[in-house]
Amino acid sequence: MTVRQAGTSSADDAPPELQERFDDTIARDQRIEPRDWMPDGYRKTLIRQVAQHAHSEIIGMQPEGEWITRAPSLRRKAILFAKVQDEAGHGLYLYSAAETLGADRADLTERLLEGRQKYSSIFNYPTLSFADVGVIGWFVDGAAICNQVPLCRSSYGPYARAMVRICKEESFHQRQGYELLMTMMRGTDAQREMVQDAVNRWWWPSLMMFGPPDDASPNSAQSMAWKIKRHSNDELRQRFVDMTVPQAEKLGVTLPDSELRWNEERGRHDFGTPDWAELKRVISGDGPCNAERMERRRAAHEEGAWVREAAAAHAAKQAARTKKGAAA
Ligand code: FAQ
Repeated sequence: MTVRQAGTSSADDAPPELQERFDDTIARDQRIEPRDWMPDGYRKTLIRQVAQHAHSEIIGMQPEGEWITRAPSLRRKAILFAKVQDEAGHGLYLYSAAETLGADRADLTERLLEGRQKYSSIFNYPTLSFADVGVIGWFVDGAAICNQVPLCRSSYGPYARAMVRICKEESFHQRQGYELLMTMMRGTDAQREMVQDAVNRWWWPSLMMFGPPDDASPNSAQSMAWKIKRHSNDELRQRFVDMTVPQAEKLGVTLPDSELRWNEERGRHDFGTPDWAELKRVISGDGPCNAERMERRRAAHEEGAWVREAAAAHAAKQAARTKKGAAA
């Protein structure tokens, strides 16, 4: 992977004034831009996180995408189509942000397909009913908002700017999910049961989206010192719980956690411990749908080869024409 650029050197061989300027930019809460010098580790961490995020958006199209042909009305189909398309767009902004760091998109895709780069654990769970579409909007987009709004202040300019638009779209996604569930809750007993069942299945995996607990998160301390991450995994998980509990009450569903209660002293909710062994299993490829998601991604990549070839041939023709025009 092309990660070393003109503006990079390892901390050991960097001229001290470059390191000082970088540290000062971070300390003053200003942005690092692609042309700026940055330490190797900063660049590598960003490529890792941004690529994982991009892959998540693209793989994340699959669980809901499965329901496009089975949406119960034209309106729901149009909404779902638009949401899944937005996710493709988010993936593309993020791959572009990774390219500003010197990464190559084709190489990142290859790394995903070979299992050398990760994507979010949450997309390895099945969508068993249409209520899952609503719960993904409510929980998964809700969790994505908690996690990503602070990333709009991330220290790397192109990533932070991509996040601004992504977050605007994610908040529509969350609201459409909640509105879908509200509609189902006003429906029949069977529909209310579908919603509760989906809530039961997605609650714990949604808490796991925030990553391992702080004391088992190897990247957090350095990423927070560099202001790539603004809050720890546990802090964001807590914010998500505090935000979601009143929404669940209003909706009329029960969150499947017997330890969930308001803690007057902390002014926050106490809640149970996610099954961290399950998170590890899912991240390492052994979740309920990992194999299926990767197989579908691989097939889409292979079936799209002719489009990439045609686009490259067209770009080459355009470039040759421009060159000829300039020479004439
Ligand atoms: N799944 O040291 P930490 C979305 C990995 S987009 C898989 O805590 P870090 C939109 C982690 O990479 C959802 N892997 O790591 C949507 C690291 O791996 P490595 C994606 C996970 O980076 C909605 C190792 O474990 N969002 O939902 C997970 O400081 C609806 C140790 O962890 C983002 O990517 C996990 N859940 O913190 C689309 C947001 N958690 O490479 C469709 C940006 C951890 O060291 C439908 N990313 N790992 O071996 C972040 O904020 C951070 O990267 C974290 C992880 C918080 C995910």
